[in-house]
Amino acid sequence: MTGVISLLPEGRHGLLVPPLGRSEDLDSYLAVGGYAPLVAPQRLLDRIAALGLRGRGGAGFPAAVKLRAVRAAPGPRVVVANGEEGEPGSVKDRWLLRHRPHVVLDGLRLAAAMTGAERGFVYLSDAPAERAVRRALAECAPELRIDVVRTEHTYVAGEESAVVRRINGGPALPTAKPPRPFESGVGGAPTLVANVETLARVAAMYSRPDAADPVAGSHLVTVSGPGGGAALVEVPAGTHLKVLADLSGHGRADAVLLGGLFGGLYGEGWADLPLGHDSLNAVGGALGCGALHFLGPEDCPVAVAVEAAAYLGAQSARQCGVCVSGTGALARALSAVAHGEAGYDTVEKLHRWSRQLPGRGACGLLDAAARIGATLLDRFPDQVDAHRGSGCPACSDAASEDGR
Ligand code: L3W
Repeated sequence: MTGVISLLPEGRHGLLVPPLGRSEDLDSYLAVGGYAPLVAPQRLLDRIAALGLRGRGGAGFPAAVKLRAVRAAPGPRVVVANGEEGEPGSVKDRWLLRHRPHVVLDGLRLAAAMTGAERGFVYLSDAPAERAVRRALAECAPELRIDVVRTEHTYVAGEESAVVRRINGGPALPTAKPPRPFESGVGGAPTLVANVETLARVAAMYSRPDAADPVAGSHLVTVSGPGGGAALVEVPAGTHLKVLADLSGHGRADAVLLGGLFGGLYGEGWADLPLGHDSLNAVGGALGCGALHFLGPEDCPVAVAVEAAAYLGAQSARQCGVCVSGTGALARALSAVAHGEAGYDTVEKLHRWSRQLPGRGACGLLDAAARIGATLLDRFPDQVDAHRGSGCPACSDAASEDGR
């Protein structure tokens, strides 16, 4: 990681990425109002609803709706801080766990109080994050029983049904829904699986009522580009992607991969896109977990799509037939485009599969692969055409990694 930058309005710095210079310990967290007793859980829940806080794991689902669903279900209940960020290019969750473990644990404690849960888990795969969380737990000795569960680092391990399955002692692989965790989760109990950034925002909203609005409305974004390395940036929703690119030294980018791999590719016009779930959904993309990867002039969007589809195919849990065959077919068709071997029929199939496949797997992995294909065809028709018959040098490199 190359840097952590806060771009929040004047006087609002230090919401989640304060210039601490060192990792948070109990004293520094108490000094900023952390772990304050929660006297009125319902009021906090109403404030979360009123401010429209949305989940930061990828789907952007309203946090208050999820909290209320768990609260409304019969007890005992469980809360889980989900820190297994499987999306390539995202580092925000492990950064929070490593450097601000108390704000996450505080958010978990508040979520337990709001839902009436008696048990909590922190679910993660990053070893330094695990050390930081265990140290923080030893320091704060919470009333809520909190266990740390370590998992492997894969694309699907952070998907909520995989989280539940792993905590229940199984493999970290998704299961069919329903039931969703809020209906039946850890040990069969109604379970809140919440992303660590979401929980950190709940805690920050509570400890800093003066800043609750910007806390709910800002995003931790991991920005990367052709030079490698990643920067973590905290910005208000609506910030134009150009601002994020400039900040991270990628202002001359030609295109961007949105949402880790979940939001597909975006070319001309990327600079004016406002950051946000609704704004990116509206253009056929997705914010996902908030990771942005900028493509420079040397990067070929076709090669990026081939690599992304091959990666997703390799990361498939191989439980759903439609995912195994769908990701494979998408990856092969994209590879044919890259090598100049795709006729109109292949491109036509890519179009069709990109429309037909979303929503047909147990989790979002197949959707991500389909969106890569769809956005390449829709947003880069000239580059796709230019590969006909010959491919390009970048694609030859990508394909050799792809085993061709
Ligand atoms: C209450 C209802 N809750 C749905 C809950 C549901 C889930 C959330 C979103 O994730 C993204 C994608 C992947 N009452 C509810 C309800 N919920 N109906 O809301 O649900 P959904 O179906 O919109 O999305 P999803 O399939 O759960 C899609 C990304 O999530 N992903 C997430 C990984 C997260 C981590 C992390 O937090 N560390 O790794 C993995 O697939 O990329 O963007 O909670 O139960 N009526």
